[in-house]
Amino acid sequence: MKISTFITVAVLSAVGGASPPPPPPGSHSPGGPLVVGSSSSAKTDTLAAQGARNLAKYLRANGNASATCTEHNVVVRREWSTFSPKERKEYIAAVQCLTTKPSKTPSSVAPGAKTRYDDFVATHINQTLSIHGTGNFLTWHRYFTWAYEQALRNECGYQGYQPYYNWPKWSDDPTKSPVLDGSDTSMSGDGAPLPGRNATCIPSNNLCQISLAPGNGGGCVQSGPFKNFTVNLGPVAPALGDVTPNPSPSGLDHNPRCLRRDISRLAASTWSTDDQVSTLITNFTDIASFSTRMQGDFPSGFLGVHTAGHFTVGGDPGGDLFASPGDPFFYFHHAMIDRVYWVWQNQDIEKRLYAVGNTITLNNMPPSRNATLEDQIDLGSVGVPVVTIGEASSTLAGPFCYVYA
Ligand SMILES: *[C@@H]1O[C@H](CO)[C@@H](O)[C@H](O)[C@H]1NC(C)=O
Ligand SMILES: *[C@@H]1O[C@H](CO)[C@@H](O)[C@H](O)[C@H]1NC(C)=O
Ligand SMILES: *[C@@H]1O[C@H](CO)[C@@H](O)[C@H](O)[C@H]1NC(C)=O
Ligand SMILES: *[C@@H]1O[C@H](CO)[C@@H](O)[C@H](O)[C@H]1NC(C)=O
Ligand SMILES: *[C@@H]1O[C@H](CO)[C@@H](O)[C@H](O)[C@H]1NC(C)=O
Ligand SMILES: *[C@@H]1O[C@H](CO)[C@@H](O)[C@H](O)[C@H]1NC(C)=O
Ligand SMILES: [Cu+2]
Repeated sequence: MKISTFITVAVLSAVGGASPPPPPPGSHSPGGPLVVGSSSSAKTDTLAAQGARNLAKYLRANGNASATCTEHNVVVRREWSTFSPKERKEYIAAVQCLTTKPSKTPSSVAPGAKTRYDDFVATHINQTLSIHGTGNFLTWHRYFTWAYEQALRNECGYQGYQPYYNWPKWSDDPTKSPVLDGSDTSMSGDGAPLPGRNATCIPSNNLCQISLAPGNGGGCVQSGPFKNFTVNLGPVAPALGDVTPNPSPSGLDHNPRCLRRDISRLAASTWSTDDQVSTLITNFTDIASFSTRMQGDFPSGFLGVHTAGHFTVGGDPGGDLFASPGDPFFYFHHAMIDRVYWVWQNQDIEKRLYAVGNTITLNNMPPSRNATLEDQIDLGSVGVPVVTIGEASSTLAGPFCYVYA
């Protein structure tokens, strides 16, 4: 079997690529009234299936994307709802295991990084201003999510692969998703109700371009496997008004506290619907505008799927641009970001596989040079080799060998 055949069989059968998309569900315009019960990922998943067909065709014409990624070792990342209870428990156990392994970050560099889990959070906090609104946003987070998956496998005995959370499938009510339903096989659910809170301002309280009304949570996560989860690092830019400040402005000192969430139906159902996601994939044909649109246009009131996914859990540290990997939901969200990037690349592989756009500073402030395929991605104490943007551009080359179903 060739890798192209593998993709045709494994991916297209899983996403139902053979069947036509179902009729559009009752949808609503952004900012319009909520229409409960209309969640669908049909258009997004149809684009994923079309992309997988294009990818199989591309590989038939061009051979394997790399000498080392073949039909024998290519793996499929799947949505959490397709994981069996046993697979879910294995993933959860591996995440909990990472929080029991000692950190590899020197305490002189990040005194608050106590565990292997924290190494990822510390690296993200440290580099936040040069990995968002920049030309490396998509590839940096692709490599980061992959490194986390590898740590779960190589350091904690996990045999599966990183699951993703398909935003539009649950956009009407994220608490209905098996990722966030609070059950024993979930990533825990909402925080305890904490009434009387202010709206969250995005990007910050000093610059309230988008005001997001509070949801039903706000307190510590109440049930499920991460009920007792300890957040060690941050905050740096907290979304909640009452988070104990970190002893250091860097957010890298030790600040142990509970995991808090404020699941936002509003963010999810306004900004991460099937219409929002499929339009993002089809309407933006160069990587700079695709990546920029994905990360929102706050001055014009557009949150974008990236920020919407973060505020789907919100809270602390989920709503903090810097410390957000401190909530294990981060990796479900960023696997979906990566899937959408993959689907977008697959719509026009020749032009998009090695496309790079935008500069090396957040929204080009201050103005800086364009990013290039030779720019390096260095994940510090996460402990993986330095790669270039070019090496992280294909999910079937460089360190990677995976596809999405
Ligand atoms: C693709 O992978 C197969 C192994 O499945 C290998 O035999 C073949 O040489 C590879 N092709 C290229 C171009 O690397
Ligand atoms: C932050 O990045 C700098 C420059 O790459 C590095 O020297 C430092 O060790 C990093 N700190 C953390 C916490 O990763
Ligand atoms: C949380 O910690 C308490 C006290 O250590 C323990 O009894 C309980 O089982 C823990 N809950 C979970 C979900 O791990
Ligand atoms: C809400 O905002 C007001 C005005 O900025 C502030 O005084 C108050 O402390 C805030 N309340 C909470 C719960 O954060
Ligand atoms: C599609 O892209 C065009 C050109 O960039 C833009 O003007 C339009 O607003 C976009 N439409 C949507 C729905 O995003
Ligand atoms: C940077 O990229 C922009 C947009 O693609 C392009 O117009 C500009 O010429 C580039 N600048 C340099 C110095 O290459
Ligand atoms: Cu990030």
